[in-house]
Amino acid sequence: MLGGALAAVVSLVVVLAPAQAVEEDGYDLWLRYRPLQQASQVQQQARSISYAGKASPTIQAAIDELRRGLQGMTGKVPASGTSVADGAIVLAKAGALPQGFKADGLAALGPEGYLLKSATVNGKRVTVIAANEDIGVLYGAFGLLRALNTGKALAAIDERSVPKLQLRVLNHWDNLDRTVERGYSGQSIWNWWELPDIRERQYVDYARANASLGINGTVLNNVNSKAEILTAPWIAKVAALADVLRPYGIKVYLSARWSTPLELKETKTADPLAPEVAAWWRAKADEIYRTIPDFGGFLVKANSEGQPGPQDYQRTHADGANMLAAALAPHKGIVMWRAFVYAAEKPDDRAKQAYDEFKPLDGKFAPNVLVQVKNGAIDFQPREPFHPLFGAMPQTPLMMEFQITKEYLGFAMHMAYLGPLFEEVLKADTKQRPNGFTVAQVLEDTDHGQRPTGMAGVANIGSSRTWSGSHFDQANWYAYGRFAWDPQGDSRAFAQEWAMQTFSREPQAVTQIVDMMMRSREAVVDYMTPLGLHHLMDTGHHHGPGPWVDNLGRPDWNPTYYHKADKKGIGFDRTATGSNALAQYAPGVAQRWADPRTTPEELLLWFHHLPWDYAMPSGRTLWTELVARYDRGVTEAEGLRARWEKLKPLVDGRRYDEVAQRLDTQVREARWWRDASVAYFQSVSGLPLPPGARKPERTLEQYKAIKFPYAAGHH
Ligand code: GCW
Repeated sequence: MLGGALAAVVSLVVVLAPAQAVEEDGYDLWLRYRPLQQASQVQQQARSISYAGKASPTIQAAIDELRRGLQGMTGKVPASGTSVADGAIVLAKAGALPQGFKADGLAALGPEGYLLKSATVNGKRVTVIAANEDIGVLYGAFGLLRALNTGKALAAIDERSVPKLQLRVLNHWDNLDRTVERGYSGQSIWNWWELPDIRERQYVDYARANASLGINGTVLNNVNSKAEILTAPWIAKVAALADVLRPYGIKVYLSARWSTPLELKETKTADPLAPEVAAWWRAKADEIYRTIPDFGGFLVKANSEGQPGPQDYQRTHADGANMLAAALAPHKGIVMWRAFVYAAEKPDDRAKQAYDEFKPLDGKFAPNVLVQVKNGAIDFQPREPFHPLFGAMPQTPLMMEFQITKEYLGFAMHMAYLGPLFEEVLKADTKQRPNGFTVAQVLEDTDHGQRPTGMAGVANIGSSRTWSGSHFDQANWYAYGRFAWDPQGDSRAFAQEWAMQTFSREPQAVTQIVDMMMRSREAVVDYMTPLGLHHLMDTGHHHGPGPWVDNLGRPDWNPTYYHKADKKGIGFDRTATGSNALAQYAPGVAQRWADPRTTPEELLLWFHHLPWDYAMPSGRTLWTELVARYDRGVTEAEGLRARWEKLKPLVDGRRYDEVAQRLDTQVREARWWRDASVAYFQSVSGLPLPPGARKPERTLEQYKAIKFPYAAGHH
């Protein structure tokens, strides 16, 4: 027995030694292309890369990536040329397929889809990457490399893949001074000052990483936008980035500030119905498209959190969006108009306001407008029920907005793999149709043929060497991209792919890493906002607990507004006896969530205000259960740290250490969250700690005194 175990350990060490010897800093992301165990076999099957025509920049990018990837994985650079020899990887477009190769159903793959197929062509064993357009070939090349990188055999490959959404977009909340709102990964990667003269290599690597996922658009600047971005010098900077990104199929978009022409003193008003305003935007669109012929369009945050908008002139969101849409339409540009609106002056439940504003506008938007809706009705919380607008605006294309950067989930300091969060929302059934209608189906919008569809993710990318602030936060960018390609995808499968490409193909390592990832988000929910609690983060910067905060200018910025805890109970009553936000959901959903007994425990206090002694399904009282959840969160965080320790022999030293430091921090902060929250809720409920529960380490006053005037990502 002992001998066998020892032998296993020894062979493990031998196999893994080369990988460990290399110190890694994370810059390569999931495009690491480390040597395959079956390298020599793959080398035989990938001896050359063949393309018959003249390679466009996009095809060239595909060839370069295949050469880079195959060199990394097999140790040899394949030749490239036009001939089809044994062991060739053949890049082919419809109309120029290798003779004798049958590509059934190629037309159905559309402009961006691809197929990968091992075949015999003229007696030669080859692997074909076929697509209708150049970009499909590039996506196919990345698909092939991913297959190899995750241990698939080339000889049997037979895959086809088509994106289910048209617009797969990143939203950078990057400011012109290179700070990033809610950014925890250093500065903006856009070195605006040095653009357009200096085009950094990192822009190309950014494009490669995004293309590897099929991301095909990027909004370069913050939705809290500035007028200057639309002036000539900035358009030139944007054009330089567009040039770098174009071969990778990525269009650039800009966040437009509603009052731009007024602020630049080029109009007297920003009223969308004023002819001079419409004329100004038309001319501005023409100017942009002269420099950037494939410019994507505008993203707009209007009449939200102090931003200007059409309502300043008693016009509707549709009036505003349609005026911009008309300026962009001749150039095939689009408007992504955000539904994230709420006003302090409105006493109504903040969770209801977006629906109340937008639902009546269904059918009133121009065809090149999409309404961009956050996944939940409040704001990117660790857990929220799906936004009631999904499925409720059948006449309007809706796109999803997820937040990849972890504003409310511990910044880049805590491990929280967001795949399960994305999946939970996408798989949620809105019940807006008799046979079910998931959020993913709403987004895919297959009934309406040509209507635009899309998904946006608020980027977690910055100048940090790891791109995303931490190694594991790269997985959130990855999972976002994969879900944007296929909203019905599987977060565990994406985690596994990512872990194999990013860390190790060793099954033991993969299993452990994936398991850690899959538990991590629920751990955060438990130690921050269990049982449907939300928005309890400290003021402004949102780092750490602040459930006691009740003194902000706007009621709906105060955590006390969200938990409503008092001597008797806790939770936000959103049923008919309270704000009745539930009425915004389809009856099938609303009925189930109207009764605390049939409301999923994870959403209980989102919809119900319940007495502290309410009997939970576990048999515990609500108070005891709440403390137990906080404790479970801490235990899970400790578990993440302990599991990582076990991975030490399987991960390179530098990354091991960098992750370990973060997990130590997470454990400490999970305890802080738990202790501060328990101390606060105890002070409100007046209840003793449940038997066996640990006493908070410090006093409530001490927790309240903790301040972070210079927290990251807050301006
Ligand atoms: O999540 C909140 C953030 C703001 C952000 C806003 C929004 C860009 O706290 O920083 O502003 O949402 O989505 O517009």
